[in-house]
Amino acid sequence: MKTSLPKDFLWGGALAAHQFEGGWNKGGKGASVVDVMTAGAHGVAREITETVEADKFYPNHEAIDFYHHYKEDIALFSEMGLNCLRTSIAWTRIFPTGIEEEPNEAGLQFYDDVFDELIKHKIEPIITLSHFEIPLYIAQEYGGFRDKRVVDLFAKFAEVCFTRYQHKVKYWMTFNEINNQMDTNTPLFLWTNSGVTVKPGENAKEVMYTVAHHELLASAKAVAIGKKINPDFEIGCMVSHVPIYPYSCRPADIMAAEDAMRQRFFFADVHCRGAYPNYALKEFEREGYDITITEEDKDILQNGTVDYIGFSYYMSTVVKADITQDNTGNVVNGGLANGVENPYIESSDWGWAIDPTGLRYTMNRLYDRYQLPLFIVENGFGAIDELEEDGKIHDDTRIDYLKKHIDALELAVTYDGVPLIGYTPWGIIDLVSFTTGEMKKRYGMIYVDRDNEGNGSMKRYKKDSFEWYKKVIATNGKKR
Ligand code: BGP
Repeated sequence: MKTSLPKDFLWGGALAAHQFEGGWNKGGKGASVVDVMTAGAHGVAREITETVEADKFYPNHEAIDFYHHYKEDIALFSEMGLNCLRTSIAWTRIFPTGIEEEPNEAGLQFYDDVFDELIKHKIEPIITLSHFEIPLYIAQEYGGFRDKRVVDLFAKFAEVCFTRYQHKVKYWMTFNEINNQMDTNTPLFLWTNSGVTVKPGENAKEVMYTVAHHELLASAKAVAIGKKINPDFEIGCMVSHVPIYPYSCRPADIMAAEDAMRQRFFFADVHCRGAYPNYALKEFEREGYDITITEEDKDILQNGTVDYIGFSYYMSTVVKADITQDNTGNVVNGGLANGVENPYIESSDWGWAIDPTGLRYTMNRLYDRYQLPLFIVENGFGAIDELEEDGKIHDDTRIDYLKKHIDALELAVTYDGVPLIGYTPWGIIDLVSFTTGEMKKRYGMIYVDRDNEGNGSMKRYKKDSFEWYKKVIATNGKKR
């Protein structure tokens, strides 16, 4: 018999500082790696510049200017009925270059103001410490997370945030979509996750594993520090989960999909188990990767395992054995949207396969593997929305997408018995797209009048999905 979602289920929305705050150099904030990334488009990569160049457009700089609109926006979130909001703390608001002795008080105060406003509206802040917002200084002077000293710079940033907000924030995540960078064919990910560029002649995969080791240490240290500050904290990891289906029942396809899935699981394996998985250690040995893992490192990993798994789910993909790997061993057709076409599934305008069942499948695989509570901290439908003359936006396709994904998550909870903390659909208010840098690719239930070139009134409008989601939350998911 169907039972409903838990009474204390968290219904929210998800955002990331650099994609919606704006105010990129306000209140003493320093530049982060995303602040030097220009706008791209579908199929046109964003350019990484070394510094901010006057003749270029950087969409994140103003974004949707939440920095100055936060009271208005939070009032709208409250009207929608959200009981939580996931966002990130921009590292460079707190430590403008990442290496200062003392944190920047104006940056700390900004988040105090935002969290107080949320709490006033009974909206619980859910915080990611690093959502692609590494200080540019660390990327340029230290080579990002290549340098082991950055582990302690991150741990210090985490400690400052945990201490300051210990009475306002309970749920934390360390690194957003930390496993994206496993796809070394897309240089953007190593830059945004870790502040790293691969030099000519280097083996990208080896660089990635070195960086990964440092980030996993940084995460584990942060978890241990956070638990000392407040044992009631719930500190999770955050992984992007794109299930990879075998192209056919041919055993070679099954094994290819399994190999590709392990690449996706690698980061969560270490986060959740506190040790390196067998297949990764074998890969280091086989490929001759020089990854230094000391006994002290092993202890740190073991003592900093996560409490829950935060994950994003947008799509699934398919792997076929013969074309699975390129000459560096990377999964070519297992990348975000580059899989073999799945004839049973439709895709969005950006080629992201729409697969609600894949969410239920993902929840079961993650829970079977780790037995930790799950939190869906991103899911959503990127589309071009039209503002009609009457000020309305009819986003039925988005409603349909979200409804089917809520159907799937409910089944995973009520039929399969997977514990789920909450659901925060991505980009609850329109914001800058991460991969393309566009405003055109919108996810929100609130429309923001702003275009790809940065023009527009910044006025906010409710989309049809606003009223729909309000009803979903008010009935704890029963009416949808
Ligand atoms: C995830 C990121 C987000 C976000 C989302 C949608 O990878 O964590 O920051 O933007 O994907 O992607 P996009 O904005 O490229 O459509």
